[in-house]
Amino acid sequence: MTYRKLAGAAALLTAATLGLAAPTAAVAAPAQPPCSEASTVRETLPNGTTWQLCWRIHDRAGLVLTDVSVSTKKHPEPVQVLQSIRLAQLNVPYDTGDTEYNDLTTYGFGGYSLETLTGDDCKGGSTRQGTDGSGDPQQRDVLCVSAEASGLAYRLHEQEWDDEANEPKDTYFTKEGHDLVLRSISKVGWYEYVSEYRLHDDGQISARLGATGDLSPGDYSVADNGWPIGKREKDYASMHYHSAFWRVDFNIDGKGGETVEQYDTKMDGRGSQAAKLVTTSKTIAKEASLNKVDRRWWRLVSPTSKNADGHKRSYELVTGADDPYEGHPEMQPDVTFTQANLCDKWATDNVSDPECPLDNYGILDFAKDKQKLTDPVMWVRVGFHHVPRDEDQSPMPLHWQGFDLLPRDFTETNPLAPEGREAVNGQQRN
Ligand SMILES: [Cu+2]
Repeated sequence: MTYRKLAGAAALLTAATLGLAAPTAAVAAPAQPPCSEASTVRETLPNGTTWQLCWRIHDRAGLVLTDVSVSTKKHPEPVQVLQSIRLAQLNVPYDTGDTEYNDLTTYGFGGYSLETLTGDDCKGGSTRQGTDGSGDPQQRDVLCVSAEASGLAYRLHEQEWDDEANEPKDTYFTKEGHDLVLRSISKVGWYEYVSEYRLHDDGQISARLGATGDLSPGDYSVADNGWPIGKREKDYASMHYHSAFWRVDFNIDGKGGETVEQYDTKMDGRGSQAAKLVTTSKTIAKEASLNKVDRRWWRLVSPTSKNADGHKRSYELVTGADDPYEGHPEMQPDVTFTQANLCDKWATDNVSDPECPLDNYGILDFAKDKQKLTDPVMWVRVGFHHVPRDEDQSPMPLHWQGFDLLPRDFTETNPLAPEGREAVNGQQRN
């Protein structure tokens, strides 16, 4: 899927308006938008990067983003990154072994669970109306769209000798970055979950799940697997897991068919001064469930779309904090790549569709026939072992879990490069 050039038609969010005013809706739509204007988010961040996407609320998955494209000041033609991204399960087993929930497949993040945004839920942003995905036509404020400052984007102190003045000349390149943030909130039992996607102005995409609300009043135990949150040695709130899965379907430059590559870096003896390391890569050609080791990473590479340097465009999976859960075999892999299949909807507990095979419980079943990956879907698992604290009452401060998708060779240089650095590409030879 390609879009017509936006030609600067999207509303520009200036830094001055960020904290106060809501983002203004874009004025012009592409000739054939992939979704209605109400389902489109198209915003230009202060550094000139424009993200465009479609959003909807799915009864079970909650917030779903599709047709996600990015353009920058330097490259105003939008280039697609994702076909879709959404949650694919949230498994919450308590350490007592007596309680376990699959929050998406049992309750769902849409429908009745979907909260109407209010109060400070979308402070500094603008709410979007939508339905809850259950078939109820009622429109309510369910999505928050905001542009948020992300801190220092880059900094460079350039020193040159000024021949005329016969003295050193200092130039400072320093820039604040911004994220376009999309957020919805779902209340499942006592917990309230925030589905958040942060689209950075440098092309990075961050997916994360936040948990707040209240600790479950029914889940208390003993010191072995709880934490005393009442006065003295009383009221041991049960420890538990939040294991979240996301389903990510890339469609780089609208061409699809990405290749999955795994990179590993190992010690390789000594160089003249220090330890030598060697990096190797291999193509993950068939469906596979994979695990992290130190310095291992994966990327999805377009076979045909290249940047101006002639390098194939790709996005890299960047994983962060994660508590693996040994209680289920399907929680073992950090990432699973499967061939796209309409019956593969949920990372676990994928059994609700009568038109699909019965022995297709989750990612391990999806991957077990080791199909060739010509249209890969990436399932990312991120776990959080929650040891309750006194401070979790009440309300519980938001705790987050998630991962990043980092552009790798999507553009030939930093898409935010300032004037004066735009020509730097390759080894600088002075
Ligand atoms: Cu928790």
